[in-house]
This record gives sequence, C-alpha cells and structure tokens, in this order.
Amino acid sequence: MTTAVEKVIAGDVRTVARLIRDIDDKIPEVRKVLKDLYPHTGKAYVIGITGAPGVGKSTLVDQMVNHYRKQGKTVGVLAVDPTSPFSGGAILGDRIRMQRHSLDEGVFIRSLATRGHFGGLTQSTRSAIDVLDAMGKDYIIVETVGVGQDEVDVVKSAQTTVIMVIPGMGDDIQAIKAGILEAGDIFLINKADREGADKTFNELRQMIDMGHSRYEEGWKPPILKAEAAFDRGVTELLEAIGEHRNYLLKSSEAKGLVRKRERVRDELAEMVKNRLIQEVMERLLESGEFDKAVDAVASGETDPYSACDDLLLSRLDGLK
Ligand SMILES: Nc1nc2c(ncn2[C@@H]2O[C@H](COP(=O)(O)OP(=O)(O)OP(=O)(O)O)[C@@H](O)[C@H]2O)c(=O)[nH]1
Ligand SMILES: [Mg+2]
Repeated sequence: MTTAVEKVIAGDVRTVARLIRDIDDKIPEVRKVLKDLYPHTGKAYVIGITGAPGVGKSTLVDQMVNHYRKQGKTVGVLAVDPTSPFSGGAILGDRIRMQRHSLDEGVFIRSLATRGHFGGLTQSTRSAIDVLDAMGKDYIIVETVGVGQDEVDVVKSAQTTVIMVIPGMGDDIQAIKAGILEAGDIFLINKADREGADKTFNELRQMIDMGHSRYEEGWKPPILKAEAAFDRGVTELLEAIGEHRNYLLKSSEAKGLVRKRERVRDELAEMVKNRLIQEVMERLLESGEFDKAVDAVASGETDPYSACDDLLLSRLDGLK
C-alpha cells in the first residue's frame, strides 16, 4: 500500500485534495493510487443532483449537507460543470454558498473543472467519487449543471439521481422529456414559492405517468416540491432518497447483481474508451474479452483500473 492510499483511508484532507486535483489534471501516476484505493470503495451512498443553471442546486446541496450532518453522517460534495468553459464564477458561488461547512471535518467540498473533452470529465467525476468513498464519507453528493444527456453521464455513478426544475420552465421540461426522464429517480420542483409550481407538477406527473418500462420494475419517481433557500422540503427529499435506497436494497439478489454489473460495465467501458481508438474497442468487444473483464470486476476478482490495463496493454504491444 502506498502512503497516499493510507492517508486517504485515514481521511487526510490534504492528500485527498491533492489527489482530486491530480485527477482533474489527468496526471497518469494517479492511476496507481486509484487502483489501490478501489478495494476500499463501495461503502458510500452517491446522490446526483442535476438541473438547469440557477435552479438552486448548490443552495439545496448546502441544506442537504446540513441535514445529514445533524444525523451524524459525513458528506462529500463534488460540483461538476460540464457545459461552461468559464465555470470560475459558478465555482466561486458554490464556495460562498457552502462556506458554513468549510470548518467542518465531516464535510469535504470540491469543484471539478471543465478541462478537456466531455468524456474525460465523466471519468474524472467517477475517480473523484472513488476517492471520497475510500476516504469514508457516508454520502457523496454530485452537483452537475444541465438537463441533457451529458449531465446524465456525469451522474450515472449515482445510486439516486434527483432532477431539479423550477416553475415555468416549459422548454426545460421538454428537454427532460427528450433526454433524461429515465435517469430521474426523484423529481424536485424547487422555488415552489414562485407561481406555477402546480402546473409544473402536472406536466411532470403526465410525463412520468405516460409510463416508461423502467417504472414497471416497481419504483415510480416521486415529484416533490421544495424551497431550498428557506430549507423547506429538504427533510421530505432526504426521506424520498432513503426510500429509494431501501427500494434498491430490497430488489431481489439477482436484480441487485444485474444492477451492479451494469454499473461496473459502464465504469469499465468509460475507462477503456478514453484510452483506445474506436477500432481497438470494437475488436475487444468482438473477441468477448471485454465482457469477461466485466464479469471479473463485478465478481470482485479485480478492480476496473487493473482490468483496463489488461485489456489495453496487450493490444498496444501488437501495434508496435
Ligand atoms: N425564491 C427562491 N429562490 C431560491 C430558492 N432556492 C434557491 N434560490 C436562489 O436561486 C439562486 C440560484 O441558486 P443556486 O443554488 O446558485 O443555483 P444552482 O442551480 O446551483 O446554480 P448553478 O450552479 O449556477 O447552475 C440563488 O440566488 C438562490 O438564493 C427557492 O426555493 N426560492
Ligand atoms: Mg451551483
């Protein structure tokens, strides 16, 4: 075990901060640490919060942190902005909004910058989640801006995804319909103090009731109202997250395994794709090696970082 790994597991804030910066900067050496950290992951509960700019995500996350801290839980927060190349302002805003937690050792808040192309950011987010998980945080909340497919990719590693809207967002509701309806485990209408919350509620209700095959499995996404700025509706949201968590736990053993396998598969696919040109990826899939590796990771024989190296390095040797 490297000392960096030991320090992360011991919850050393400076080591974790440096590691997340290295992940953001795509420093290759970070992979070694991530491999060694992976066996220490899988304990945290990951919550994704996504919604258009300004719907109140950071305000809500700040309140959620407060509630979880009162329950004695530790929390990690990752603010990810995949859309704006100039996220400095938003990051500064997040810092100010969540400042009251800055002296609390049970809370760790970081922003992930928008560097490189999008797929890289999804990978960075996943790795950063792994680090906060290994650090021992009970809950990890990922805030990401937007209502499109890109944002869904970022929050894919979340067990519970909350999609936030505000009253009178007709166009955004359409965007959700076209893009990410399936990704929402809970819908939250924030700024319910504003006019039109009921209309938005009905629009969402209709969309969900139209029925997606996913809901036949048993979880029907609730639609909640909140006023994050005034700490209203936050308790109810946390209850709904808890119910969704219980639902996931209660799903049959086999279903749970399929779900885990699907998540591992996504994770590994992302890593491999980021390092390979398309033809190599296709060959890996055709030979069945990729699916075998997914099984190995899902069964706990190895971690996805090691599995990725195994798939990739022999192929690159062949190109020499
Ligand atoms: N009226 C009202 N305003 C709210 C509510 N919740 C948040 N706000 C305000 O909405 C504004 C935007 O809130 P943020 O939390 O920064 O929103 P965000 O979604 O994180 O924004 P980005 O990170 O820039 O996408 C702030 O001025 C908040 O005070 C609410 O329930 N009602
Ligand atoms: Mg924000």
